[in-house]
Amino acid sequence: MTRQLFIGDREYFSGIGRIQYEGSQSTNPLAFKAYDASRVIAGKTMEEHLRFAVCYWHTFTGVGLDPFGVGTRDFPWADSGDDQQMANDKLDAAFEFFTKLDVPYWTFHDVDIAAPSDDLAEFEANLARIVERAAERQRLTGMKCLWGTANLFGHPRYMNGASTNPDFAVVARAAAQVKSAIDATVALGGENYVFWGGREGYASLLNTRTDKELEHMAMFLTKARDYGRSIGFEGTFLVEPKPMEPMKHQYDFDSQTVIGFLERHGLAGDFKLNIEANHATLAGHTFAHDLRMARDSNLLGSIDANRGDAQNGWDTDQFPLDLYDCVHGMMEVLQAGGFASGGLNFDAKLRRESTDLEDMFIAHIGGMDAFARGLIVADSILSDSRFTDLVSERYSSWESGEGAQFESGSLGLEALREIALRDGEPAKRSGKQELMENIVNDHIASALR
Ligand code: XLS
Ligand code: CA
Ligand code: CA
Repeated sequence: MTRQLFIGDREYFSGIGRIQYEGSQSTNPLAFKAYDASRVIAGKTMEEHLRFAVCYWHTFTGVGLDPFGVGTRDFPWADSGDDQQMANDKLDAAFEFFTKLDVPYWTFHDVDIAAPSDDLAEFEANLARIVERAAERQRLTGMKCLWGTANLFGHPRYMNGASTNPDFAVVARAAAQVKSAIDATVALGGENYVFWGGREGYASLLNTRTDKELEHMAMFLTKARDYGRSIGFEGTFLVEPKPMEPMKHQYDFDSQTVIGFLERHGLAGDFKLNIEANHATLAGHTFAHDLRMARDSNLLGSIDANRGDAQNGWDTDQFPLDLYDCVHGMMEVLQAGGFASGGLNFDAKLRRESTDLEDMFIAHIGGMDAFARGLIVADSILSDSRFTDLVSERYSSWESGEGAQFESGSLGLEALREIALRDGEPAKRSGKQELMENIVNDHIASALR
């Protein structure tokens, strides 16, 4: 469908039209060099594979403040002084941005889009009002909602946690907020609903009953799932792991921790994982590691695409430009069979020093091109039998005979000892890591030519 570029009488990003694919030779900073939405790779278009989303919070509310200073960006949609008007203007600016960037999806927290209020009923009304407007904008532009979520970490009432708060009153308040955020997500046709446990953890073990808090978190997710299903939400619930920050320790530490938790509480299936690159590295893993753990359990739901900084130990949420990360990440996505309801959400923010409105476009274009290149290279590697044969050869002893018997559980320790005695010292088999790394580099060079 033809997408209207902006709504109403105010154009926020004037001078910028729809971003086009111009190919690898282009030097236009406001053009895609690799992301060609309709190009087919491995049987699907790039748009279908990558399912890009722009996040509302960093992009339209993040003015660049840090612990040492105030914001550096002046947003023209935040100048009216009236809360409801500012929420409306921000929505128009956001939909203009989405449409000009030509992404199919967006993501939001309740507090990003609604006019603020500490009064529960008033906040619910504000949210419902802006959701109605957003639904209309979606109809006009063809935009879709990848996921919604509730911000259960920003308000002072959540300083000791939301679903894991020691005080029942706060848990109930958090539940009310999740209820209306699920309502909003369903009204916008959201394909997923996310739980990121920003303050679900502890600052000190001395004052914390971790046993109770973890049980409460499971109960809370169960009741949220039940409510969502009861109002017809057919999408996927996602839990987003992160090891720390803001808390010293967060219960959703990493992929494997969350998988164990979901399975223990009978939530796997309704719930999958939303893996954020920068959170995986904070946990001491690689982005691809957390994706792999989720994929192995059929729980890879969606991705928050960003990156950290190798020298900084915090959540810098930079735009994902590291080609190796994108290649390794897309290898996991392709081997998982691609996204179902998930996608690649740019949970990424401009540096505080990047203050031009066009920087928002430049940053997203870079991230989209990086993942498009990652997709091209990943598909090229996975189609190369030199690469895939090395892995199957490495595990070939399990394909038949005694290896297969072991996998099926029919060999015990005594039988294994007999085999070891019979066969003597196992031969050394090289892991071929450097060869595989070289093949990856060769594909980066050749597939992007
Ligand atoms: C913060 C998280 C957050 C979630 C959504 O570190 O990444 O933005 O994605 O609440
Ligand atoms: Ca995130
Ligand atoms: Ca982050």
